[in-house]
Amino acid sequence: MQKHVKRGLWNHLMKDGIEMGLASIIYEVGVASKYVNHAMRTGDLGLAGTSNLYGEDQLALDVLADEIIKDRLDHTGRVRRIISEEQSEIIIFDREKRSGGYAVCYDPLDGSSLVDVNLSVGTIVAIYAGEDPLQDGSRQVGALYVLYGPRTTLVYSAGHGVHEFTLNSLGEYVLTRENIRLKESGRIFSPGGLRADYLPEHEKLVSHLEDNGYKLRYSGGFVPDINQILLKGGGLFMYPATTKAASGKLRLPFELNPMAYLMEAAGGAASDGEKPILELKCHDLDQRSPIYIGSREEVALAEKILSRK
Ligand code: AHM
Ligand code: MG
Repeated sequence: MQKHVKRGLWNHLMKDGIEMGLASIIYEVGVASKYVNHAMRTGDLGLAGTSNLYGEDQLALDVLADEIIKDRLDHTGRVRRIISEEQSEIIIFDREKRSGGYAVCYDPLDGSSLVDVNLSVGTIVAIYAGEDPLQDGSRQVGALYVLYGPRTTLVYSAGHGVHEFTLNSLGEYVLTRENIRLKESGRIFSPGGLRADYLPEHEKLVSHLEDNGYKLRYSGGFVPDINQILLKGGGLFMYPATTKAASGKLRLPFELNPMAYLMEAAGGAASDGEKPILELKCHDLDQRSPIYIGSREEVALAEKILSRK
């Protein structure tokens, strides 16, 4: 007889032996994402002066997403401090005074400027042991993202492979891809930034990719662009240093570290052009870095071309 029970997120976390506190953080972000997803699908786009399902006053979607995720993280009882791309300071959950526990960095709705034109956006989360959310990326104990696209998917790793879950019509995340792995190289590239602002060495890299038949695949949303490279099994996403922004645009604690963790866990790589993203010292909420992330060969190629300054 055909089995109709698919593996859910909690079941998978438990089967992989993920520590209960860490598992509940990942699971609760999944719960939060269902509310964020609902707000997005029901046209709750933060139009001024209207009320919404969740509160008295209408909030912009990114602010609403931030509130929902913050509350669910607090609800786990295992999170001591958080930082969010929507907040300017570290938030301390003082209910949690005992030692242990976790610190969480998250971008509640990355690419939120794409919501009004109905392009895909995402939530990105990095998890650290202890109370300090500003740790180096190599110290992450787990990371995940949720992609709000035609389907809503959640991709996580907690040190035992990278796995994708899809939200079904019953509101459950069910396993759709287990142990996602990148190939050594891919055929697509996603170049962030304005070409007119490229530095010469980055321009050489992009021209090299074009001359060698790489296909341009760029949506303008970090989560869908990374998801494409991960699930297609290779390629290169770049957000470079530019003539206008020496450290690029994307933020280390909220965007780059969690994606670098996931990409490395799937057998890929992530570099600032010289060294691994996960080895960068993280000291500031607003810290940014250029990034070259994807399959190993293309990341190595980027480092090679960029080193010929
Ligand atoms: P945000 O955090 O303000 O939403 O900006 C992040 C987004 C990423 O999703 C995307 O990779 C990048 O900004 C796109 O920037 P650009 O418009 O310069 O290509
Ligand atoms: Mg962002």
